[in-house]
Amino acid sequence: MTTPALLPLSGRRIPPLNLGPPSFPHHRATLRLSEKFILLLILSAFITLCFGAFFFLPDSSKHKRFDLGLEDVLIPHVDASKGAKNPGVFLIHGPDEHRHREEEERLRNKIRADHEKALEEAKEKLKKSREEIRAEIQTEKNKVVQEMKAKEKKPLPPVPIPNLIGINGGDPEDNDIRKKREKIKEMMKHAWDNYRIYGWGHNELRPIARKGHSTNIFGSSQMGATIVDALDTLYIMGLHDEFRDGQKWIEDNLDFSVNSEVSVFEVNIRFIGGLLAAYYLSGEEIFKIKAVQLAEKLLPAFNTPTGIPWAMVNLKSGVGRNWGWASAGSSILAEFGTLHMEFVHLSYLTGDPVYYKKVMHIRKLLQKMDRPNGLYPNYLNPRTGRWGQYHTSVGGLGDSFYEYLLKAWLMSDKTDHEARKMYDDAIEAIEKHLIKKSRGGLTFIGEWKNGHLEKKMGHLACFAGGMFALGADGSRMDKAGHYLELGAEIARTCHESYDRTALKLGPESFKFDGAVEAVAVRQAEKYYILRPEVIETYWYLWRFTHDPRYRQWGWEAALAIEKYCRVSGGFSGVKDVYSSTPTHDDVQQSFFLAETLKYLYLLFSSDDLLPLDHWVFNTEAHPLPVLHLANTTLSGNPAVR
Ligand code: DMJ
Repeated sequence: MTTPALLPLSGRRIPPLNLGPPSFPHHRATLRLSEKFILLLILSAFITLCFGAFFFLPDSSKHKRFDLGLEDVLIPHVDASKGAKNPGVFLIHGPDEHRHREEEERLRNKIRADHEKALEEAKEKLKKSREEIRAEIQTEKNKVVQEMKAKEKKPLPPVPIPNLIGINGGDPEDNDIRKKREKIKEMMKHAWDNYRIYGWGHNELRPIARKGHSTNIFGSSQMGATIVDALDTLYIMGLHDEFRDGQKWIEDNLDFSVNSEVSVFEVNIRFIGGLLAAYYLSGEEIFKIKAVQLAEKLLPAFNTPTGIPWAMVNLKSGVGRNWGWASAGSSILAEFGTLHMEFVHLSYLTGDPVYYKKVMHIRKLLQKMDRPNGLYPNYLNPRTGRWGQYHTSVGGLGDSFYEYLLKAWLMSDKTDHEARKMYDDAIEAIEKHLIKKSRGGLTFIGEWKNGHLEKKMGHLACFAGGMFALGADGSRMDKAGHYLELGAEIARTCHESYDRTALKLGPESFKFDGAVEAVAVRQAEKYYILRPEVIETYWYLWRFTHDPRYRQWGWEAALAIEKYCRVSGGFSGVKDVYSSTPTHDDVQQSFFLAETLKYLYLLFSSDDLLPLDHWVFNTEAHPLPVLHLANTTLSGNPAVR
């Protein structure tokens, strides 16, 4: 634990004292006096400031208002000024005026008393010797540590564990398929072992430089993202020694009290999702405890005027903000819209409704908003509750929002009809405005920008083939066949994007423009960073159709990864999939172990491993069990817990 700059002493904060090595003796008395003088000076300045602030500054909380007609879903401090013509002006008369004066007087007295007390305490403190102060600080520190430990140890309420079916096995009968599955497991070992040797505890690995790596989504933290992301893949592959090794690191090292600004979305899908899946698979309490500790750290991100969370939050201070590049200071649809699965599980496991309420609040707010052409724009300003730029995509910035609507329904044992309806509505609009067929007959999903369709599809959007297949059952007007077919068409298009390259690996995004079909045009779009989405779609299509082409396509991708991305220190992305002599980007992404290798392994396993009617995969491929909540409430009904 790091030492706070200002330590609470007797329930109050004092400025930091110089506790460094003692000065030369003949200087000591002089320094003591000046320290006292400075301290008193700071205190009196502070008191003057507080009085000034109290009397002269406007009460801004009364002036805030929002014009969304969403008062019922906004946080309670919002005062819509109850019919006043000018919402900025507050006139108080009669008995109210008297009450107001009394209240002001009471507050003034309280502040005066508080400050006198603080001054007394500070004077007392200054009478003490350096050693006494040091001892007091140490006592306070110990107290804080003890309190934190006690909190960590506090057992979470027991809840009925859902049916955990098919958490291991999946041995395929066919010998050839079994060998392929073994090969994927060997690739996982290679990725993990090298991370274990060269990157242990870092977020990711640089397999060529053979050292740790991190990106801005994890801030300056060293939270072992690869360990947490990989745990469930290790588990289902039967790599139990490696799993235990990861668990030990988490027990001993994973600490979220770090002064680091992280992405709320990434930390949710990789860490909370990864920890929850590891908990359900192994039954080890530590994973649940860590998931809850982390979730508590994310909650301050929701303290915005609308309740739409910031994209980033500092885990220590709780201060949030948005990405500088996002349109009009907006939060991102795919980020604030991809919390539902994990947060519902958190409420289920803790009995604390706070998580459930946060995500349901987001949903309700989105439901009330107008959508241009029925499409959800990717940008939403958390201060005003207004959409930013009208840009809609099923790829980056939008993707997993749609995925989580469908999966919220599946995870609720198909009882969350509201989520299913939102998914159906959204998909209908997407099909109408974004999905087209190329001249060569390839179905693609374009991007909608300010009333114009850009005929470009991202690698990320390829996940939608699997999503359409997964959502086919239960679709409106029994269009199951149609959606399964649509999923298969997207899978074919994405396969083409791989097949039309030199390395047989897909580019980051590809165009449909005249003669150009499923090919990247700009140099900056030609890279492959070990992404899973195309293989994810093959796997879902395989589960629903058992068409052997999906295993064949998956195997092609696995061989290409092995041939062009494998290096002696792990696996690396490549910078240009159209160049037959690949240049490596020297990053082994944590999602390669969490998703790409997991989906490949499942593709060559039998269907009884993690069956889809019992498990729902979060967007980082972490399996969470279906919750049969028919007789349960998520508000922590004591009768159930
Ligand atoms: C993963 O972290 C998740 O799948 C996320 O939803 C988007 N993409 C990356 C991998 O490409």
